[in-house]
Amino acid sequence: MQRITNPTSGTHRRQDDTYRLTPEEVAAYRRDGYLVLHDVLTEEELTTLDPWFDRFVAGAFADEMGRDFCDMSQPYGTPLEQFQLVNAMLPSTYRPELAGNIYHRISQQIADQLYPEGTAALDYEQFLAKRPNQERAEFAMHQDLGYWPKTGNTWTATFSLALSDSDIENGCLQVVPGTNREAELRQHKPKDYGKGQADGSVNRDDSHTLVIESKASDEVVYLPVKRGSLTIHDERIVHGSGGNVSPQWRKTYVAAYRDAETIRQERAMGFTHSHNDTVDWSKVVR
Ligand SMILES: O=C(O)CCC(=O)C(=O)O
Repeated sequence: MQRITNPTSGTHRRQDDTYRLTPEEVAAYRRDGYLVLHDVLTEEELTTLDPWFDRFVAGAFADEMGRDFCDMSQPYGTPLEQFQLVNAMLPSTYRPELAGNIYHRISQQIADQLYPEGTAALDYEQFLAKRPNQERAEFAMHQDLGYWPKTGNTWTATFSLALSDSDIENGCLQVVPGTNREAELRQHKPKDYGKGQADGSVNRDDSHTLVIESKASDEVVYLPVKRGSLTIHDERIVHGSGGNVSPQWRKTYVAAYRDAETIRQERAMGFTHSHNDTVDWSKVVR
């Protein structure tokens, strides 16, 4: 079992809303498809986000969110009291007061450093929370591109801000290094409760969650982080997370940056990353 850290990262890199990456980190992200950055947001900054996160996860806005408030480990329609892996999509869409928050500002300028050759823009965000003692609160292994329609430029940096300490016991992020360089995207199928078609095409009426077949050669590494730290992963790396066998919550704030033109193409297809989108997947080129 391997755990990845990046001991040279930390608060000393912060100045105002800037967190300065080293050239080695930028190169590592391109090569490895993921990066860990410790102590990016301060405790004072995190406490401005906590109340929003907790209200969303408690279902305070569920009535207006439809499928954007769901459980990523279970089918749509699961009652809130049975949720294991709580997912609130697009929080700033439902509460615009969140737009431009400190996490957005810092992650944007880190994304700019990772992508100097293009224009990185915030594509979507989500709050993810694993309830304590929920061993089935797994986020099935996948590649993010497997969820999305095909676009010309696929560049992506998906940030996960730890709002709680995250470790193997409460189901931290895990990645399979090297899969970001595989020539072909792996096939994704709806999780077993979905009605996958015989030809492998995707039916997302039952659930949003997709899953890939793991390969015997896949070697998972874990990315444990403390509250206030970040992981960043690209669109091709195989990743997911295990269940929560601890008495603690795992709380994560995801913010994904993509090329501005890619986002324009997605929106033209009616794709906003909302689970309420009515994209006709049979007509989307994948
Ligand atoms: O943090 C997790 O458990 C999984 C999140 C994920 O798969 C993603 O943000 O792409």
